[in-house]
Amino acid sequence: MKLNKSTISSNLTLAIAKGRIFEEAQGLLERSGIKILDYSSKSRKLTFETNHKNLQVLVVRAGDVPTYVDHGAADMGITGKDVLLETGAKNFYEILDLGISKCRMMVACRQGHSNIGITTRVATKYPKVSKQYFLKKGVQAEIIKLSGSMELAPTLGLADQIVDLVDTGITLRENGLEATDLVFDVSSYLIVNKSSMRIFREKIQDFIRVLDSSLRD
Ligand code: PRT
Ligand code: MG
Repeated sequence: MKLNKSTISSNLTLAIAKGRIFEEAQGLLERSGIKILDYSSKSRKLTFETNHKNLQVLVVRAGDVPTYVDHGAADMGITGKDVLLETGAKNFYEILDLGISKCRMMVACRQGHSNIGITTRVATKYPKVSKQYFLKKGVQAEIIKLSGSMELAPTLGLADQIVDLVDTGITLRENGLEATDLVFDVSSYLIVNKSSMRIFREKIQDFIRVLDSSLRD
């Protein structure tokens, strides 16, 4: 049996997606009486103590949160539903919708070009959810995986449509695109490693209870 953090220490580790999710998660944690110590957005530090001596925070990329939690390198994680639906990782429970960093996963195309036939080329950072979506619609989609700036693809003729996150819609508009369909609503969730949940049930349930009650305030 391999030793990992969960088996050698009773400290809990929470991996939080850096960037916009971190900023909002930090506010939510503070309302729950949990303060992340010595954090500054300019700092290069990636691990932080909190005012609870048994809770440590890691700041990692949104897409890496499920990987840390899946392998038990972090007991818990906070990241977007978009990431959770796209990941192949399964060794965690999705516990709580935190209602933060909300946006929508949408299909978009060039303004005035929404008449798509039964085949389409779709550029996206989310190939799995896009494939499932078009399959359900009975549309044959060729998925083109990009890592960012999907908004360029329709204009340059690389794709007919994109599947991407939309908040205000400004990014789409400024790139001559319009949203046509909702794929799903996105917010950030608390996830918990399955073994950690068993081993640290009481401590984790306390944590969940506290977070949940500040969501209701
Ligand atoms: O930047 P990096 O590559 O390190 O990682 P990242 O881009 O995954 O991180 P970050 O900080 O952008 O956070 C991503 C997570 O935040 C996503 O996984 C979502 O769960 C959540 N989130 C919430 C968003 C948005 N809202 C959002 N609007 N992520 C990205 N956007 C982008 C969107 O991709 C598009 O480019 O904002 C643009 C659209 O915004 P509007 O307001 O112009 O519509
Ligand atoms: Mg980003």
